[in-house]
Amino acid sequence: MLTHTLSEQTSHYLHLEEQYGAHNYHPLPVVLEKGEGVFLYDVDGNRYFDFLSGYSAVNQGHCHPRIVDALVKQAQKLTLTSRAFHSNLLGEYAQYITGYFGYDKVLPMNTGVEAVETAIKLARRWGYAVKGIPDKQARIVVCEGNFHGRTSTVISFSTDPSAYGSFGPYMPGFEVVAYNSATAIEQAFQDKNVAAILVEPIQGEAGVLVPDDGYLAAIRNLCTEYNVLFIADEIQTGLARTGKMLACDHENVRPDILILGKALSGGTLPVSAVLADDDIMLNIKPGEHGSTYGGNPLACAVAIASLQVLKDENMMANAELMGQLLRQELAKLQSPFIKQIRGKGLLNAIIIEHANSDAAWQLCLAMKENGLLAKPTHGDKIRLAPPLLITEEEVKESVAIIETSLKTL
Ligand code: IF1
Repeated sequence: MLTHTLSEQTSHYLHLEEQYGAHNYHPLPVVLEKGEGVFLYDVDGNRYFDFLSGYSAVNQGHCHPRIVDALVKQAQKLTLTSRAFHSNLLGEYAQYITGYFGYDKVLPMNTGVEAVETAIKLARRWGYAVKGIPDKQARIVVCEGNFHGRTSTVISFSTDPSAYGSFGPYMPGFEVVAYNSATAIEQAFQDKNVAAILVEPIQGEAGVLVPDDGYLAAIRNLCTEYNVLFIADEIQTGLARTGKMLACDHENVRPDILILGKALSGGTLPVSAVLADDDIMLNIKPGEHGSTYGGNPLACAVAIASLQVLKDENMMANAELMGQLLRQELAKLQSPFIKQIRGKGLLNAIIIEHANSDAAWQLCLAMKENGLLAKPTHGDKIRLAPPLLITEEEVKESVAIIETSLKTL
C-alpha cells in the first residue's frame, strides 16, 4: 500500500480499521466522509466520481434528497414494530412493490443474502408441497461462477475457493452447471427432484459476465417445460442498473421468484425483498420464516421512495444511454492494456491485460489520485458502475480520468 503518499488524516483512519476491524476486506486507501449524487468526498475534501455505487446499492445517487427525506421523516415517527404487530406502512409497501413488479406477494428481508436464503427455502417448500418431491430430496441448480452472498448455505454452492474454502461442512442439495449454457440446464433438469434454478441474469462478482441473448428466455422455457421454479437474483442487476427495471426485462422474461436488494433502499439501509405469486409464497405459513427487521416501517418508507425515484427520474433510460456512451468512449481509447470492455446499461467492466499482474490495482490507485473510484475484482477486472444519474459530460470527464490514469501503467 502506498501509505507514504496518504495524508495524516487518511493514515489515521486506515490504522484504526486495521487495528480494530477484522481483516476481511482489502479496500482502496481512501477514507470517505460525504456523498452527493455521483460524487464521493474524502476526509481531505477531495472529490471523486463513484464508479462502484456501493456495488450497485446506490443506483439513485448518494444521499438522494427524496430518499433521505423519507428516511428522516419516518425515523422520527416509527422505525420498528417487529412482525408481532402490524404497522401502517407494511401493507402499503407490499401493495406498492407487488404492483410495481407484478407479483401477488412480497416477503421482506434485510440483506441480499437473506433474501436469497428465503428464496431457497420457498423453492424447497414449493418442491415438497406442490411439485411432490420426496422429503429432503429437493435440489436447486446454480451456475458456475455464481455470487449470491456470504452465509454458510450460500457459500456451499460457490465455485470460488476464496468464498467457500475452509468454511465447510457444506449444505447439500445444490447442483452447479456451466453459466450461459441452456443445454447444461436441461441436462440437470432431467432429475425430477429439481425444485428450482437460481441464476444471476448477469454475473456480477464473476466480472460482469453478460450471457448470450436468449439465455434467460431459454431458462424460462425450460423451467416451464420441466416444472422447475426460475429464481432470478436481481440484487445487483435489478432496479434500473442495466438499462431496464430488471435485467430479465431485456428478454421479456418473468421469473417465478424475484430477489431484490441493494438499491431497494438507495444505499441507506439494508432492505431486500422476495417476490412471488400465491401458489409459491403461500406455502410458507405463520411462524415458519421471518426476521426481526424484515418489513420494518423505516425500510418500507425508504423502499417506496427508492423505487419511486427510479421511475420519476427515468433512470432506466439514462442507464441505457450513458452505458452505451461509456462503452463507446472507452473503446475510443484504444488502450493496449484494455483487453475487453463489456456490460449492459451502467453495469460494466474492463479487463486489464498487462505484464504486471498487479496492473488493475495500480490503475485503480492512479484513478483514485485523478478523482475516480473503482475497485478491481479477480485481479484483472475493474467494474465501472456509476450511479444512474450520471450525465453525458460526467461520463466524458470520467473517461478522460481513466485515459490519463492508463498512461501511468
Ligand atoms: C461484499 C460482489 C458486487 C450479489 C448478488 C446477492 C448478494 C450480492 C448478485 C448478497 C452481493 C456484493 C456483496 C459485497 C460485494 C458485492 C459484489 F463483488 F461480490 F459481486 F456487488 F459486485 N446476490 N454482492 O451481488 O447481498 O447480502 O451483501 O446484501 O462485500 O461481499 P448482501
